Amino acid sequence: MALLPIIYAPDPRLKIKCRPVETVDQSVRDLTRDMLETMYAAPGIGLSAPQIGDTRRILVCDVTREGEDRQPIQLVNPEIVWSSDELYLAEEGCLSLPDHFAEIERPSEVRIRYLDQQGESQEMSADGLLAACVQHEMDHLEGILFVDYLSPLKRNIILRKMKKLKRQKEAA
Ligand code: GNR
Ligand code: NI
Repeated sequence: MALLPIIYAPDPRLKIKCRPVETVDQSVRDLTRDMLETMYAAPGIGLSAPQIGDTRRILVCDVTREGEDRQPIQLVNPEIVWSSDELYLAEEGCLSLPDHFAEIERPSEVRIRYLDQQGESQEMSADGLLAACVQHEMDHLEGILFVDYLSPLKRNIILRKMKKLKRQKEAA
């Protein structure tokens, strides 16, 4: 088990389009387990491979609240096969943009095809916060951050603050 360092924006590694996993082997299972551990420790409700410096199409999430039984979701090569016309507005945050939040509108319900940890093709439906989270993670696999949906003005304010934060961390 290992906690993996999370990459902060702006960083070219967060702008890469990730590549599909060819075989769900032990290295994929190990990475997925470490990603879940890192997500719970952060804490966050989702985490994608590029945020920890891996370029494979892998994401994890768990939107259960503290105190509830955990319901970890682990998706390899996820694809949206259907999305609702109805939209849902969620206040989104991102572990790669700590302390920044914005309301983002996305389809309220999605159906996703993915490979499970045995490499079997599966489908799942998600709505509400889980749907928002899975779509947020799938955006990461395309190199897209939630700030990319904001106006250039708002995006640049956030990214400038992030650059300043990173400079302070480097100096410390
Ligand atoms: O912890 C997170 N919270 C969150 C809230 C609303 C919509 C999406 C998310 S995902 C985020 C963790 C993260 O950065 N995943 O990439
Ligand atoms: Ni994120």
